[in-house]
Amino acid sequence: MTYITKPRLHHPNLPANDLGFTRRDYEGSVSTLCAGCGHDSISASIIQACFELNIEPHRLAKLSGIGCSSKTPDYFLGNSHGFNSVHGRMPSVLTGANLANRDLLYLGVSGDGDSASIGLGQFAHSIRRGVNMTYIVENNGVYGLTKGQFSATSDKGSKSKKGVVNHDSAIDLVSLALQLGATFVARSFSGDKAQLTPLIKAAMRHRGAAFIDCISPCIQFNNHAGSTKSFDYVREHNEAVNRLDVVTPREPIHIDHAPGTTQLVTQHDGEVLALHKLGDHYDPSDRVGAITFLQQRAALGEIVTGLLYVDPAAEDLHASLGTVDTPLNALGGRALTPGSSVLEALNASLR
Ligand SMILES: Cc1ncc(C[n+]2csc(CCOP(=O)(O)OP(=O)(O)O)c2C)c(N)n1
Ligand code: SF4
Ligand SMILES: [Mg+2]
Repeated sequence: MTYITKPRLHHPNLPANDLGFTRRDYEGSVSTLCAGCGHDSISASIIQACFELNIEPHRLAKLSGIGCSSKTPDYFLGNSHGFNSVHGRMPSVLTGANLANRDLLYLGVSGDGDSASIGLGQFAHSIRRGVNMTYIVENNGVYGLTKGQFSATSDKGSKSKKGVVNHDSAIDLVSLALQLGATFVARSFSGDKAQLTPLIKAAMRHRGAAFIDCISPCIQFNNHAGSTKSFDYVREHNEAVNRLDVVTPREPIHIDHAPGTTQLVTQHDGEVLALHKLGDHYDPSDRVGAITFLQQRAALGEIVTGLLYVDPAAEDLHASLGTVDTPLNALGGRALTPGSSVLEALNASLR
């Protein structure tokens, strides 16, 4: 509850990361979501990922829209920058912030209503532009905050709590992100912290648009028989294509899996993603193959999870715009307003 302050006391021997911070330093205020909501489990994974990555809280900005999912940034990273924007408008606010200050890590948290219904256009443009961000959709297939209407990710034929059948086709944000050119695309399940936490870590270390669609059951309005986003349904139909470890360059890389079952992917900063394949059919560097595989499995009623696609050499929006290395908000007045003669010369070059 917002009026209950979290106790500051904690066990004196809580493990600390390289910066001397404990997990408590990455927490936020007490959650007001329904007890058992999948969104709270995702918050726990975000806290764990930031703790393990040794992120300085003041170097991260968390942004969201409106919805139960978009409320969650209040429940983690209480010492980071935060902006709770308007319904469906998080991506453009995040893009603007990122362009103004490229030195921060950007975490966008959204819902299926926020990103696939009202915010679909914003979602699409931030992905296709390659904004350097981790974009997590906490996908429960309903508008949880407004009491359970179907969202654009509700599967055709799935039933509401009152038994109403959804007749509209679903938008699959993972397939869409692949088509739009996202350079890191994953799907996970709030109930699988062992899979989700390394995916968040890898997404945060990726340069470019990293998208994670996380199925997150709404226990209040979408956790019944007939729903395809319930805990039971996702557990029964989940097909994980791989498991991920993120290995920082400082640590020796020991992979103890049999040859042929582990694929190493080196990212920009030298960090290695160790992908343990669960089936030898899956290649996460093949965008077209990923789209086809998703469609084939969806036709069988399966929900594919894991790291579905990654381009380790991806560039971001700053690279395509050719912005300077210094964050724009750190440039002095002289650099930002170089004077009328420079403007004259620029105009002349365009005539
Ligand atoms: C412009 C606008 N339209 C509609 C609403 C009402 N509204 C608030 S949250 C929401 C849907 C939230 O669904 P989702 O993003 O899936 O989040 P969830 O609550 O399921 O986590 C809607 C329609 C609003 N706040 N603003
Ligand atoms: S209504 Fe659904 S999405 Fe919202 S807090 Fe409750 S369980 Fe979570
Ligand atoms: Mg929702």
